[in-house]
Amino acid sequence: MRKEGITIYYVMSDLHGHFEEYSEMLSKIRLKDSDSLFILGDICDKGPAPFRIMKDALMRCNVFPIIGDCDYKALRMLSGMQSEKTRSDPKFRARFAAWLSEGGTPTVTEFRALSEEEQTDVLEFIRDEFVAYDEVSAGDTDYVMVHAGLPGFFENKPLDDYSVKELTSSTPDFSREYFADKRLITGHTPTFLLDENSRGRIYRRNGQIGIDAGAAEGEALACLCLDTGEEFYV
Ligand SMILES: [Mn+2]
Repeated sequence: MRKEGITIYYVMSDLHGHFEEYSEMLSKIRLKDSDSLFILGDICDKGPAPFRIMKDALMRCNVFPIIGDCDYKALRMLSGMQSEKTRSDPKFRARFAAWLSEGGTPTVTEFRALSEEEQTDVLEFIRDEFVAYDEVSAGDTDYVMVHAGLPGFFENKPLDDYSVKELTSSTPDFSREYFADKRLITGHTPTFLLDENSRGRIYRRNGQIGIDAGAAEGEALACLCLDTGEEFYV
């Protein structure tokens, strides 16, 4: 039962431009202004409408994005594209071409259709509002949230000591427990790669929660309510 005025926390990840699924999920969970939604990265690339998702998130004050490797790459590539000097650098051009073939094409197409002001807004949104990690307490449980994983983990290692690259491009070891007193939530690795039986579903093991149910691979978009443990799928 929901109590009025109490913040309910939701988590999803790896939207990869799938605005329709994102929108359907918000209706499904009936996200209220007093609720909070964490998006664990990779709004960008592969799918058609990452900036439509961002523009929606920008208008709300209760969506908290964490950066993913695809968001980070999109920011660097799109910022570079806007600079005459960078744009003409052969090294940049090669990286840009590689990015296009790895899922960047729909991101560039949608970006080019934005007004100059909108382009500035979405790049600033990624640069200023996407954090490297986040932490939250819901119910009586503490959660650590990162896009991909915590490589080189040791107990009491400050989260600030991980580089963005580490946090956004690794896979956690689900055969171990990271925190005795916290749960670790990650996206990035579709759950069917972690366990075939979890295809299209949230994967839980050893105090860890893998939340990328594979929306970009034609599986499902998952959303987890941290307060109730309820799982939603689109
Ligand atoms: Mn990723």
